[in-house]
Amino acid sequence: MPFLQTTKLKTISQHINEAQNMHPEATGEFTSILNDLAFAVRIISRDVRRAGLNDILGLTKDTNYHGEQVRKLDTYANDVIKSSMKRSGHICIMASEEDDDIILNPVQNKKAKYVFVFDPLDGSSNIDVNVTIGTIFGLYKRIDPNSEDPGTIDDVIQEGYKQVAASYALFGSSTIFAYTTGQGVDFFTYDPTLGEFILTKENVRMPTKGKSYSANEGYYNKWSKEMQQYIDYLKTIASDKSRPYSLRYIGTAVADVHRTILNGGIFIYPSDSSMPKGKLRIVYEANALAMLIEQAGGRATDGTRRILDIKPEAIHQRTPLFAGSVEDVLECEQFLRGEHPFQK
Ligand code: P6P
Repeated sequence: MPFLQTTKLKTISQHINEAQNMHPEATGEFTSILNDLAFAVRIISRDVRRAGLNDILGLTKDTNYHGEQVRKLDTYANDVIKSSMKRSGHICIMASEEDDDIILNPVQNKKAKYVFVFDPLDGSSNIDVNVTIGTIFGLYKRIDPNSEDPGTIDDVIQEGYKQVAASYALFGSSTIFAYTTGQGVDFFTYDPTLGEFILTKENVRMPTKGKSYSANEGYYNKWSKEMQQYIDYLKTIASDKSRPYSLRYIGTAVADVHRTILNGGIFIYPSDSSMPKGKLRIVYEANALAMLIEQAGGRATDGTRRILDIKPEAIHQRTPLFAGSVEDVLECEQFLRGEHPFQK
């Protein structure tokens, strides 16, 4: 193996510490939380890659709040993240896809002022078939930073624009850690030979328009007429070769959004006749993905409203999600309003 140009390597800890030095208001607590998060991701990455060997594939007997059967790796990842984030002492309350209710932190220190929300393993249906899965995280300040009381549900259901950081981990051909603190999006790739996340893409910017769309077309007949029109439009051959778009759909939102950030295009999980509010959860999926998409220069809405402006009313509230290149999402919204001239 060629020698790594080690002088150029920057680990996630070095990157986070540098960011802290650039922002005097950034406290060591924030840096410690992000380092604890990266540690939890390293543990999950190790065990996701051995899942078939250390017997954590398959189903538990449990179903989660949404009635979805919980797979062993879901439970394992949930426990790893909860224990790692509790130990930090800086988190006063958490919410997880796998927990019906809020998760208070018994070991929080008196001045714990951060709120942590997460989907421990997104893409569960892909676990047993060795297809990319991911983890999604959002971090907020508690509403009353001077409070010494336990966190409350109001701390958890804040609007997404109040996130101080958003991140995802992607367990694919390599393990990618993407995060933003509102100063752009950086990608880190895990190098198991070093046991470190190495900065691989800094200040990622997505194209303003793409050539692919990502949606589960199996539900086409459950979509609105306007939604169907947009998909028909993308599949129509255009004389300027701008269409048809190619279809890419993995069924793990993190993976589909990651590809969209890199290549451009649009990821769509709309409402339909059986899921009138959409499928993805706003608090611990859509909000974090929306912040990352926007920080990479994209757009993320529920078809009309900016995702980050929506006030959630419940931990597990669902939302439609249209996320990707600005021009693609705006064009889709034009169809959803019934204002596009295209006729199939
Ligand atoms: P469908 C995974 O279970 C998930 O929550 C998202 O990661 C993904 O985008 C979506 O569901 C896939 O849902 O209905 O296409 O299988």
